[in-house]
Amino acid sequence: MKEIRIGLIGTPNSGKSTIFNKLTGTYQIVGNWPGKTVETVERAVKFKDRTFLLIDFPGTQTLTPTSMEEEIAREYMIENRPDVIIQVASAIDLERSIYLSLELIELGVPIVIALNQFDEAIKQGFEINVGKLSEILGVPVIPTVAIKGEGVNKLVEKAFDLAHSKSKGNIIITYEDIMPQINNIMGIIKEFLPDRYPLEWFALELFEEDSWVTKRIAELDAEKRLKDFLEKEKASIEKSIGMHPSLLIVNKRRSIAKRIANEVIKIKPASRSKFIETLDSLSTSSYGYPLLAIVMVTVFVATLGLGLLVRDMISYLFFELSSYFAFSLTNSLLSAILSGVQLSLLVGLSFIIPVVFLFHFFFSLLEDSGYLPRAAFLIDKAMRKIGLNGKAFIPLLLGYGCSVPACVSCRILEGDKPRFVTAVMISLIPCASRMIIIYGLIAVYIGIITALAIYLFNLFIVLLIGTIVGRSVDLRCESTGLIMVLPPYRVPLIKNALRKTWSRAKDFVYLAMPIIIIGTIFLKILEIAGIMGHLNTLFDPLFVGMFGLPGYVLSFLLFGAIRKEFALVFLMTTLNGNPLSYLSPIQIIVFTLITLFYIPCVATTVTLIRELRLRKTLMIIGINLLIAIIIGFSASVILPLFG
Ligand SMILES: Nc1nc2c(ncn2[C@@H]2O[C@H](COP(=O)(O)OP(=O)(O)OP(=O)(O)O)[C@@H](O)[C@H]2O)c(=O)[nH]1
Ligand SMILES: [Mg+2]
Repeated sequence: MKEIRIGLIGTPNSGKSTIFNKLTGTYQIVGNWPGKTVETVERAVKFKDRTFLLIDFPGTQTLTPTSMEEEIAREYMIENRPDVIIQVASAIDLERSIYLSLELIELGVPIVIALNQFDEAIKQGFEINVGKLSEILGVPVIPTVAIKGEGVNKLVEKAFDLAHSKSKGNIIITYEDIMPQINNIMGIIKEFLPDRYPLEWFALELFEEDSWVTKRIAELDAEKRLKDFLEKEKASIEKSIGMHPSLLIVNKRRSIAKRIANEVIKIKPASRSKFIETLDSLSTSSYGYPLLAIVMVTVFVATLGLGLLVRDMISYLFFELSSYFAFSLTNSLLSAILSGVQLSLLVGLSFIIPVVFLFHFFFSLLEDSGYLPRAAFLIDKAMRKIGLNGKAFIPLLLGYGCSVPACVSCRILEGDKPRFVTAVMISLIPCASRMIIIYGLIAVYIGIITALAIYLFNLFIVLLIGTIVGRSVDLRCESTGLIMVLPPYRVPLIKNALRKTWSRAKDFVYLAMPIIIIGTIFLKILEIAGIMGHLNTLFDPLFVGMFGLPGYVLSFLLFGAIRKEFALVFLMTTLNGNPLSYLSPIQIIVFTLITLFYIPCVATTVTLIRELRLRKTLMIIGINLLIAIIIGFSASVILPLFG
């Protein structure tokens, strides 16, 4: 028997990935802000005595998309149509979900609705007549609380039933004003449209001017019969009704969705906690700006402060242990390898691991609280000055963790130019790896205040470059309004935060640590062979002249291009864990500044090429290099003046 394919579709932040994780036992990023999942993900699921394929979709408001992740969802839906759709609707934002249900029913796929976040709806005082909703739409509706797994099994059982019965929703929307035109178009495209495509839906989408459908039809319509005819039909509608057909279609669906929502929802005034209410109004008013600054600085200082504490503990343990196991080797190669392993373990465990885990943990808590979209809302005005909208804040915030998912999440932005400008900003943002460098070089050897100053300076550069690039590509024309539903504040679940921390930080353990150990041994061997010395003196004139730095920092920068934190690691291991006896504080600051800006790491570069193509990636690398040279040079000239 063919494996059944079940798709999870729904509005952003409705809980699709939570259900996906519950059923598959894997981990897709879950958090309390819209736009996390930006690619479809498939996993086989064993359910009782059967298996099926489950597909997690990016959030989508509509099947006529406006942004890239919605396009991905829609194209997959049409070309790879699942046997059944579980539409994950948010019970606290039902009207929007009903709009999508109507579209899915029009598309003709069997759907079962998960009325998710039902607990939240009850808490907020919504009373939803589930039976009536199911009756009106003609599809099964099951209340669920995905975080607790409530209703999830029932959902799958219903989906199985539907896959076999193939029964579809029974609400039919008639667009009476334009029915003749729709029929005419259907008559034409029927001739060449493959059977797997739903005929009426294609006709509707042509009137809605969906770019993918229009392109697909143009490819299929070899004799170009449709184009002029469609334009004429659209013009005739506009003339007789005074409205573009796409608007007419959307309005019709909206009014039906509204009517249904009104019929099934009763709202009882619920008593919201005073604290949450105050927090909510505070975080989106003008007091929100200082609050945002406090939140960001707190995450930074907490990560670095606790990181220093953990580092002290680990170093202490390490030295105790290594003196316990101390033995001397006469073979210089073996002792180089041994000291390489020791040093790299020490640096990895005391500099990288604590900061990465702490930062991601704090960030996950923040993410799950529901604060981030409010920050996006707040920052919308500032973003508009650049020509971006608040939505760009989401990829930028992700950039605090790692530039790679941040670049991918640029898909939630509408238009190539905003995506480019945001990617430029992401390439400069102090990600976790840069945070490690600021921590490891500045907080540890110079002081936490200087670390904070460099961090703020980095943010200033991000905004400055964003503004310059934004102005020069003239974004204004493409900036659209911010449409984002603010999720409710929630108490973050520690379990989710820990899981997310692990999923984001595990690369540092599995990928970075082995490279650090091997790289350090390699450098130690080069050092013994005397090759390092030659290489370094070769670059001395350039680096001393430009930045007042010794030429050997070049090798750290080369490693840093692989992963940013490697620049710190190999500096530490080469300088025997004691940079202050080789470099002055000013040199350390200059080196840190250059490392922060000079180039996106390999993984980011690969992602940029995939998302923005080579030309734009090269432009971004060029911008990074230029900034690093200017800042490095200026710092090496200006800082000595202040002593
Ligand atoms: N209270 C409550 N919270 C839920 C429920 N289901 C999910 N959540 C929370 O809702 C938020 C969004 O969940 P996700 O699973 O990430 O949502 P998604 O639909 O995959 O979101 P996108 O991928 O961004 O479209 C998270 O904070 C979840 O913990 C639920 O039934 N009740
Ligand atoms: Mg998701």
